[in-house]
Amino acid sequence: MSRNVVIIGHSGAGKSSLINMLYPRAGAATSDDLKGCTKAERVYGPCDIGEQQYCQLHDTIGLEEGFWGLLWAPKAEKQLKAYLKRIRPQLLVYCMPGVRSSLKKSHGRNFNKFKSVVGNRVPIVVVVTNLEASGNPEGWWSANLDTLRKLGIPVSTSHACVTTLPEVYLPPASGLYHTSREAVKALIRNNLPSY
Ligand SMILES: Nc1nc2c(ncn2[C@@H]2O[C@H](COP(=O)(O)OP(=O)(O)OP(=O)(O)O)[C@@H](O)[C@H]2O)c(=O)[nH]1
Ligand SMILES: [Mg+2]
Repeated sequence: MSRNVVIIGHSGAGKSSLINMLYPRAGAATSDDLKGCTKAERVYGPCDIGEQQYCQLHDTIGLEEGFWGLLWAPKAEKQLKAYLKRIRPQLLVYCMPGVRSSLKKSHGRNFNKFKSVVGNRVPIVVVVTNLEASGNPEGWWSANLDTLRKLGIPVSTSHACVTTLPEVYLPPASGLYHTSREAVKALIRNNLPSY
C-alpha cells in the first residue's frame, strides 16, 4: 500500500520545487510568473525518503490566487478539498515561504482549514521555504514563535526550515540543497504513520 504525502500551500510557496528536490526525476514545472504554475494535481514516486522508506508525493494547485491567477482562490480551495477526500493522505505538508513579504493571515487559516479537512488522525507538518539567505534556517522557527501563534499555527507543529530554490542557484559549496533535502526527508519519515 502506498503512503500518500500531499504538499499544499499558497501559489508560489515552492511546492513543486520541493517535489523536485525530494524526487529529482519529477521534473515538475515551476515558475516565478505572477500567475500560478501547477495546473492540476499530480503524483510522483515512489520517492525514497531514507531508512528504506518510500512515499508518493502529491503536487497540488496553489491556494490564494486572485482574479489574475490560474485558478481563483475559492475554486482552488474546493478542488483541493475534493482531492484530499479522494486521496486520503497519510501526511499533509503545508509549505510556506519564511519571508516577511509573503506573510499572510491566510497561512494560518489554510493550515487549520485543511487540517480539519483531513481530520485529526492525519498529521500536518510545515516546510518553511525561501530561507537560503537567512544564515541560520533552522533558527527561523524559534525566532518567529510569536508570529506563528498569531497566525494560529501551533508552535509545536513539526517543521523543517529550508530552501527549495533549485541547486543551480545556490552557492556550490554551501551544502544548503543537501541539508534542506535531508531535513525534509527526515520530517516526512518521522511524521508519516507506519502501517
Ligand atoms: N528564493 C527562493 N525561491 C524559491 C524557493 N523555492 C521555490 N522558489 C522559486 O519560487 C518560484 C515558485 O516556485 P514553485 O515551486 O513553482 O511554487 P509552487 O508553490 O509550486 O507554485 P504554484 O504551482 O503556482 O502553486 C520559482 O521561481 C522557484 O524557483 C526558495 O526556497 N527560495
Ligand atoms: Mg507548483
